[in-house]
Amino acid sequence: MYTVIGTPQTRTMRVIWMLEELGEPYTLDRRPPRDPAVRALNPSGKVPVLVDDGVPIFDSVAICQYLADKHGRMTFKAGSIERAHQDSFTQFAVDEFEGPLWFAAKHSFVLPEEYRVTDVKRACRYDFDRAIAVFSQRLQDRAYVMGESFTVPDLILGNCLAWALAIKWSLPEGNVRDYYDRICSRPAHQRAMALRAQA
Ligand SMILES: N[C@@H](CCC(=O)N[C@@H](CS)C(=O)NCC(=O)O)C(=O)O
Repeated sequence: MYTVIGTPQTRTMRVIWMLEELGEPYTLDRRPPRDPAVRALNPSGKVPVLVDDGVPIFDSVAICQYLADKHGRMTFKAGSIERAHQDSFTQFAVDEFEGPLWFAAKHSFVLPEEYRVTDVKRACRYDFDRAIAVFSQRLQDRAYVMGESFTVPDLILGNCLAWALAIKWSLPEGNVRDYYDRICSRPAHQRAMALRAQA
């Protein structure tokens, strides 16, 4: 049994969604970032933390890839050319989508007020829009980034696109929007969203 620590409004959502995709049982411990119990497990105080057999693991991408490898689902085999392409998409999600999103968030509500540079959000949006154009070219007309199978980078990319929409960074009509809608219609995503809606 896994324990997922963090609130579903944060990147904890990725781990919840991942476990829902895998159909693995877990307990959700809804603690906010920087909670003393989180700090006791992760020195940065950041969520999510996954506790597996008493061992804490942090960083959502590492957690999701660990779960995929462990359960042999939603991933290609390490050392295969497909895995190289899969990991390239995961890295793209983190660098090109999450980077601007997190930077904009930091300058909106995370950093102490005296360090926030409001105008930086314009640059983040510009960067994000350029990334969408590149992603559109990389995705082409495939259902998911690796073809027909839904893999870890799809979950990270889908989560970043949802994050963008939540802060009103719209997506253009076309293959990226269709991809996002396809991901949102997955039953595991909907179960994760229902958990998020609960207090
Ligand atoms: N790379 C980490 C980032 C985690 C992270 O920054 N989480 C945010 C919530 S979404 C947090 O806990 N922030 C608290 C802080 O920055 O002090 C991951 O993907 O899990």
